[in-house]
Amino acid sequence: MEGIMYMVRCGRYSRPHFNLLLLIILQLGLHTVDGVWPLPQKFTSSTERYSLNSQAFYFGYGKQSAAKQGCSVLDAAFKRYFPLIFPDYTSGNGVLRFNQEQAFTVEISVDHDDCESYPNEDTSEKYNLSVSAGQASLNAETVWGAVRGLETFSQLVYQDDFGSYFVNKTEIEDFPRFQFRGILLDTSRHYLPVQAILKTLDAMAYSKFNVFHWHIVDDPSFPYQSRTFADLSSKGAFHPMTHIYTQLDVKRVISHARLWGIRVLPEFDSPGHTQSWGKGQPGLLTPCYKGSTPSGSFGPVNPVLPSTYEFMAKLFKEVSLVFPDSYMHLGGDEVNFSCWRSNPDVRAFMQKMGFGQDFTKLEAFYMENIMNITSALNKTSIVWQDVFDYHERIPKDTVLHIWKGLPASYRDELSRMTKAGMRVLLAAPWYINHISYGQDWRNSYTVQPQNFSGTEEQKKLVIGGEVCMWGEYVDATNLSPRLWPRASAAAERLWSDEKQTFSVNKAFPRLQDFRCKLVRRGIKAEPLHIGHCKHEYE
Ligand code: CP6
Repeated sequence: MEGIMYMVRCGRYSRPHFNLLLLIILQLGLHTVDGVWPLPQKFTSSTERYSLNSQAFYFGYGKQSAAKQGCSVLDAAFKRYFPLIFPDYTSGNGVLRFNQEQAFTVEISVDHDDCESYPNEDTSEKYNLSVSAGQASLNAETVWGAVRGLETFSQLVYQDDFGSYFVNKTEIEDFPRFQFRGILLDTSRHYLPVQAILKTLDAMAYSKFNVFHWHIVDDPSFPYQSRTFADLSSKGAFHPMTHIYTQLDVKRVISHARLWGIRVLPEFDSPGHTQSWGKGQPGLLTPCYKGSTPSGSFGPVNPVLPSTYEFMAKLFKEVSLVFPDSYMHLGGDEVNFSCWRSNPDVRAFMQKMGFGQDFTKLEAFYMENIMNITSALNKTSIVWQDVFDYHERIPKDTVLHIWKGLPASYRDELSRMTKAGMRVLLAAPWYINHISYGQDWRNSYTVQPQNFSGTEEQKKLVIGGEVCMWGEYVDATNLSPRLWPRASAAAERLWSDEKQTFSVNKAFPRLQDFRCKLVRRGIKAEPLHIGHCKHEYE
């Protein structure tokens, strides 16, 4: 109401009643829970609104909260969310300046003091948020749930045309539909500077993504600086000094991700996609033959040598210590058999093992050994679907990652894998590196991950989905606009209730609004279609 009074007194508008109506309509628009992306599970909001003031706003821990002041995750979250809630605000940090009565408090209570832990597959991200006069209370089982709730609160706050801040009376009960909501970044086809990764993690948290799948090495380059095998990056990276991730870089990524409640899932893909490994680890890759002599080129990891498994065990031992997540991604995709076939030692080994001419058996043999290494390290394996396609008997706790659209559709693959009792993760419909003219986010949005033929039990085995940013045509110059806001469409599919988010057309204005929020937060998110944002050039 203050805003309207101001307008009338200034007499800038000749038709105050019309404008008043317009103002009310605009403010009803996306200033309620509709303005939250991804859409919360259960909510009610009202047109009753409260004015917020950055000078009289603070976060506090509830008396019953297990996490108290000094909790690293929440203290850091308060610092981050203050300027996100008050984007015009330039100094100060939420310290109380006004008297208590005028202040608005966001009181956070969590059941578990898990401030120093890492988020994991069982982490509850559930939260309840209640916004009323002078106060919001945010309750969660874990600090990670509280972080999700803070994101929601920050999206509920809006500014009127005069820059004043408001939040509507709101009740929210929210939790994710799927436990695993990931983004894959490929840092081998192009190196991504650590800053670009950190910024991506920030934007992931805005869409409530919770897994960063780090496809850290591949054929073109090996940027991970191993402490056990330094030559892998000194010889295999694009540049041995500037295009590597040091142990410190990796620590920074993991700790930044942790503060946002994001897990870091490392992938060291083998036996294929390993050309860059060969440069720093002679003898690891299979020498290809032309007739009876080595051709000078190399194929996949050599599966017949004991030294291969000794090396992999040492490397994975290191990786298991560097990355705290209980999952490791082992790859296992797209193995080209022609080099193995050309090599007489490999053929002799096939003979000895009774594999005949079936090289899928050799790949299965290799992956079995690698999966044994990871289980000995107490890690759960994730593998690309090829491993299951070749070899249905793999450890029951392994997660299968569906990446192929064809020849079998991912629906058939979901049926087949869950029928075998395996947990699955869906990536095939969300290749965000693929671009086309128009609103392709609509396809991502309409994916139905549990719409396949199978029992309810089978449907529960779908643990979530992943947006993949394969790096052939992507580096730090175009990463952000290619990811955002298109990845956010998948984020809502993976977080929100399917029935409430059925309509793509209803999602459209909400996603446009959310994209403007991303831009205002400094994320270079591309436009969905014709239009404008209130704040475009920050
Ligand atoms: N790199 C690696 C890739 C792909 C895979 N693995 C890939 C190829 C084609 C499509 C999607 C992904 N670029 N290492 C397969 C998982 Cl369409």
